[in-house]
Amino acid sequence: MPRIITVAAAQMGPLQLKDTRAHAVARMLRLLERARLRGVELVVFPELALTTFFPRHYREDVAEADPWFEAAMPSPETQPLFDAARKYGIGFHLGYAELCQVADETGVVRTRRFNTAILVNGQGEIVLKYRKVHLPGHAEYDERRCVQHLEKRYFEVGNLGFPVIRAPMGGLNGINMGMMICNDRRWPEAWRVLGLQGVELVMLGYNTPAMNTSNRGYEAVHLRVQHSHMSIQSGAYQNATFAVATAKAGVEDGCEMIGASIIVNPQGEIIAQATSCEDELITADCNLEQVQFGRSTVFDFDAHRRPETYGRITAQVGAVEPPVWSKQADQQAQPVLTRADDQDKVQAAD
Ligand code: CDV
Repeated sequence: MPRIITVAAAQMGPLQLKDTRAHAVARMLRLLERARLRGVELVVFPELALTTFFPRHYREDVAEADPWFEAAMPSPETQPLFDAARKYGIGFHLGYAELCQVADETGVVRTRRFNTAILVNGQGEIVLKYRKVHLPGHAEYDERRCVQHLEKRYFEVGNLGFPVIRAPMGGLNGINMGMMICNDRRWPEAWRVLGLQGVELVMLGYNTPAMNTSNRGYEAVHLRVQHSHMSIQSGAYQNATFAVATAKAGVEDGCEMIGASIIVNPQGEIIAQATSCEDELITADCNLEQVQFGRSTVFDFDAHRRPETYGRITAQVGAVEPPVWSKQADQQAQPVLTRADDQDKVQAAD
């Protein structure tokens, strides 16, 4: 029995420093309206969709960046998105900078800033929140860089893990939905944590410069797109899930960003792709039954995963150099079994 949901990636062209929330929301409302005309049930907007990608701008005092943050969601400026969701019965995913008063790990309630995404259903209710875990860039002004990337200055590491929720969406009674944000997509661990919760649809927004802005070497634009696509396609394939990945694209504050938003199926195939660097809606019908093939064969986790050998994944952050081979050390080590030895051993065991 097919379980089909029609989804869209609502790619956005650039938002300049001067652009207001009202400007951004008006463009998003137009994308929602186009989505409605095309029978879409769930729309995915980009990371930090309400403002320019402000981590490229240095502010001495972090609080000076607060006008780029949302202290309430919805707010009077973003309420029209929630109203449109309810009016059209369309869900949406929205990335924004979140300013909140919440307890930290020591229990102290204080002002905190996160790079956040929410999932809103067709009744205008927030059903899931995620705060970005993998924050790229740096915390202090870096004069070597051609463009600053100050996510580590303005945001704390997300404290919600990688949650997945099963909730009704569109015409379906329940879909397992999860989120990540931009740089998270490059980390297979993030995908696997979602995969281990049976995710069927991953939503993510991104702001990816078309050049490597750290000024430490050249990376061609086509490779920047390829690395983004490779990460999303392999994440979707290896966890047998659909993925909707939506860019903010074009030249924003003088910095060119890749577009190339995509929708990917559980085989890792791109089933829709944006072709502009502007506001653009791409759509796909996703039959969620297709997740069953991967997860009952190659990626049947119950049958094939070997967590007892994955300890390094959580025990270690950076790479640890391997031991250096030497003939002497090798002779003292466990003898490597030749094929004949193997057969002897098997026979002995029999
Ligand atoms: N917003 C991002 O997380 N951008 C990063 C860039 C800096 C590499 C990305 O992974 O696309």
